[in-house]
Amino acid sequence: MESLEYSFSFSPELDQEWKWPERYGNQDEILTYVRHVADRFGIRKDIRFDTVVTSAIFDELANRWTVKTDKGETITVPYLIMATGNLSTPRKPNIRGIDSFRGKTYHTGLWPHDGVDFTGLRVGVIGTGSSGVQSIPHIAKQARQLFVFQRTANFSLPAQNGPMDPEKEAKHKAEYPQRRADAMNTPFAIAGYPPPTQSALEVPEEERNATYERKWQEGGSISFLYSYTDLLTNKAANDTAADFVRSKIRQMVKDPETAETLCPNDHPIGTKRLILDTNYYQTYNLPHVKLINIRKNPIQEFTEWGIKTSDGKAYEIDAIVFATGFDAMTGAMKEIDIKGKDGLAINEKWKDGPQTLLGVMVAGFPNMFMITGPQSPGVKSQMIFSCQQHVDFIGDIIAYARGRQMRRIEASRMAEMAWVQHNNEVADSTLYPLANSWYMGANIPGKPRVFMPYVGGVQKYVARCNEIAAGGYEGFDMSA
Ligand code: NA7
Repeated sequence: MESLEYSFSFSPELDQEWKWPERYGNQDEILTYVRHVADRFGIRKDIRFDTVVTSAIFDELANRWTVKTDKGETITVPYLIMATGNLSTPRKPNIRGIDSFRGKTYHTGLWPHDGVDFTGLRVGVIGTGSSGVQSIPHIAKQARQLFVFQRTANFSLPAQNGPMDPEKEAKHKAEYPQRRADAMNTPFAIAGYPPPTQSALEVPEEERNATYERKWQEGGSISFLYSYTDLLTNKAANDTAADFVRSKIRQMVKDPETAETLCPNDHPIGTKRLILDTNYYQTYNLPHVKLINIRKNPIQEFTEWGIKTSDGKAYEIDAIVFATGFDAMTGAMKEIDIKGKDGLAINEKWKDGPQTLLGVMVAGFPNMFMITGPQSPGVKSQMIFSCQQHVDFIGDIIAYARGRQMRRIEASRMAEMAWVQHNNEVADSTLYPLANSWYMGANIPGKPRVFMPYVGGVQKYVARCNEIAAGGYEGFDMSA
């Protein structure tokens, strides 16, 4: 997502003063921005770094949460706000011999802060989601030999990243307040893209492909998915966009067999995170980069010196990069021993999949809130917008309750059940459940297959939140 958009919106001064050097800020630039925001708004003093929360238990008599940390501290608080993230619990596959490998191993979600130098090394990357696709071209620049182990091919579009265009920046900054306000009325919380008006199937093939080509050159996933109204709801419409991207892959990748292996064919385009890349497909034209199809020949085992696949081939490797993803959306919460009313554990409550009211609260867990919890648009939206919207909603409901001397706020079970049902109905009216994605929990063996984000659109979600707030928080029971 473009940095001018993907940034905090609560300070118009910050919006105007901050200069993003590139269209899509890289990791360093984002970290510099985050540090600046922390210093500028004096936030660091309120944060305890390097501390793991191990348990959080609700005390029914006091209406307070008792929180314990790995530093041996016990803290009691009236409200517990889980800002534990949706993609914060990295997962490595459980493959035979994994611990016997003698070389270095890395996970893209736990990357060393001072960087890694792969110069002269034989490197293996396992996983081709966003993290794999975006890191592979960088690793290829350094590695002597790069083996990419791909189980499932994904769709990726060119980011068309580059230095910030000063004219575009000036225009965006002039329109910032309006754009920020408009974002709220769009499905993904991103303004500036006119909503589509036509079905992909109403348009002649030549015109359709010209539209996809224009969007491809422009870069960005939202613009591409906004080509037609029905790309995410009608399989035949979706196929037209998927075919276009597959034809691009075949043009870019010189070796026809590699190109075919890179063509995704098991899910509709956009139903897994639509990746943006810089030179991903072109990287496979380099002589030292090899794609290994582990759908056809799975990894059999790790050895001291590398990886063996089921066709009897052995790959000698000095370093392995696990780009194998996260226990998404519920993983971080489930790692903490959270117990609500009557000793109910969150793991028990969510054993068949998450249940929440608006992705903000869970029935049975009074005074506990979540920032972009499951069944909110979070990961299917401009995430920073959604975080801020939740922070505001939670701040407002707490202020509302306090103003009425109510010390306890709890999602009603009825309201929660209705929201879960609505969430499922909305997901089922789309193509999203057709993909084995982390949205579905499909990447974690044994995790319930439930579609977790709310995909009814940010505009509808925000309207619902505002309506609930204006009506005195129906569905959120309050008591003294
Ligand atoms: P993803 O999108 O979950 O991708 C993980 C990749 O790792 C994916 O290609 C998986 O293949 C692969 N994987 C996972 N387990 C295995 C095993 N056991 N063997 C082989 N390959 C495996 O995670 P990312 O970190 O790339 O991205 C997560 C989000 O972060 C992304 O959507 C952005 O929002 C930012 P599979 O598809 O399961 O066959």
